[in-house]
Amino acid sequence: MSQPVIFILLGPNLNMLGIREPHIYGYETIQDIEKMCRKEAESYGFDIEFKQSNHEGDLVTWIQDALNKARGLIINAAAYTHTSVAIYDALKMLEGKVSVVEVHHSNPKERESFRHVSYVEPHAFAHFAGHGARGYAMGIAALAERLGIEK
Ligand code: CA2
Repeated sequence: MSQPVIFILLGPNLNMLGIREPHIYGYETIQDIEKMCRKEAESYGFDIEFKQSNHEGDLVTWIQDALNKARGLIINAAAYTHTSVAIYDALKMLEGKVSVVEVHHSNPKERESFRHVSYVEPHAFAHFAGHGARGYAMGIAALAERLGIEK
C-alpha cells in the first residue's frame, strides 16, 4: 500500500531563511528545514511534498492539488497569512478531506497588529507559532496523531 502523503507549503520570502534576519526567523536554511521534515515524516511513514513559492497563485494551486493527493497539509503562508482571501477560499475546499496545520517561525500575535489576523487559522486544527523551524516537526507529529499513525 502507498504511504500517506503530506504537503508542506511555505510562502513568500521563506526561501531567505537562514540568510537574513536570523534573530527573528532562525539560523536554519530552507534546505535544512526540508531535510529535517523528511526525516521526521519518514519516522511516521509519510511521504512529503515540500514546496516554497513567492507567488500567491502557486500556493493556491498546490492547496488545490492537495485535495486529490494528500491526507494532511502544513502551511506557513508567510505574509499571505494576513492578506489572502484566495488562500482562505482554497483551504476551505479541503474541509473534511485534508487536515491542515498552520505554522509560523515567529509568533505573529506578538508582533505588529497587521499580523494578528490569519486567513489560515479558521481552517487549521493545530497551530504552532514561535517555535522556529521545530514548528514543522510539531506539525508532522500533530498530523500523525490526527490520522492515527504511530512512529
Ligand atoms: O513567523 C513566520 O513564520 C511568518 O509567517 C513569517 C512571515 C511573516 O510575514 C509572518 O507574519 C510570520 C515573513 C517571512 C519572511 O521570511 C524571511 C526569511 C528570512 C529573512 C527575511 C524574511
